[in-house]
Amino acid sequence: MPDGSVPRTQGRFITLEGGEGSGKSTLAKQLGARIAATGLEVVLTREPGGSPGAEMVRHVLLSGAAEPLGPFAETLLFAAARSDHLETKIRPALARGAIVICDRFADSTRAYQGALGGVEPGLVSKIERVVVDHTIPDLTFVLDVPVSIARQRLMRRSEGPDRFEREAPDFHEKLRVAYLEMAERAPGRFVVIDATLPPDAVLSKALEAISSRLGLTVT
Ligand code: Z5A
Repeated sequence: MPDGSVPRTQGRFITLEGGEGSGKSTLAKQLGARIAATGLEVVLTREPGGSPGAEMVRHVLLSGAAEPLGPFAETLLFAAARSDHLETKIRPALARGAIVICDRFADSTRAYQGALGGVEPGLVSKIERVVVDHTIPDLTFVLDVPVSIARQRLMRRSEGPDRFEREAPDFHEKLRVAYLEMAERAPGRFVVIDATLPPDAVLSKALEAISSRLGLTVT
């Protein structure tokens, strides 16, 4: 995706990225509630998943059932899920003028399958261009948090690790670097937030960026 988006809808497309336990879901919910309180339509969604078809693929991916097929096949499955999600949920919402907030999107494929998974980044970009096309996020937050802090947060959760959470700590350090590099390469689209701050401070930083980057003031 290029730096900055192509004007194509009345709505706004905001994505949240970062490692596990960085606080994406927490921020997505808070942002959704604050923006909806202004009277705008908000569509909160996530990847992999977000539409009935894509949620089925989510299960295949996160259970580890697709792991034996290798990272390239997993990339194609993430792309298939994304294509359905875009077609049935994201694009119709943007066309109605909604604010779409998506917990992970195509940058997760760049990071997990491309930078970390060994799928050639040029190939990841080609697939992304076909699937995402002009539906490029207007704003992407990277929630940046040291792996040790994210782990402590996740240890409080009761469910077991998914296929990606089972990776070694070194994987997650590299993931953090991959996201920071992506943000550095495309400063017009990305905003990095220090996610060690308390949730309300993270929310304030995100709202400030939504105001300055998208001209959407949420009081
Ligand atoms: N994946 C991929 O490989 N390729 C792709 O293209 C896509 C995804 C789209 C999806 O996992 C996995 O799929 C993901 C990448 C891969 N795997 N990993 N790892 P998921 O959807 O199940 O989970 P996740 O996206 O990694 O999110 P998460 O683990 O649920 O974490 P989070 O949403 O970032 O954090 P949270 O749930 O908001 O917060 C975690 C805890 O910290 C919780 O107790 C909060 O109350 C607490 N928290 C949150 N914010 C704060 C702050 N600011 N301070 C203190 N405590 C906080």
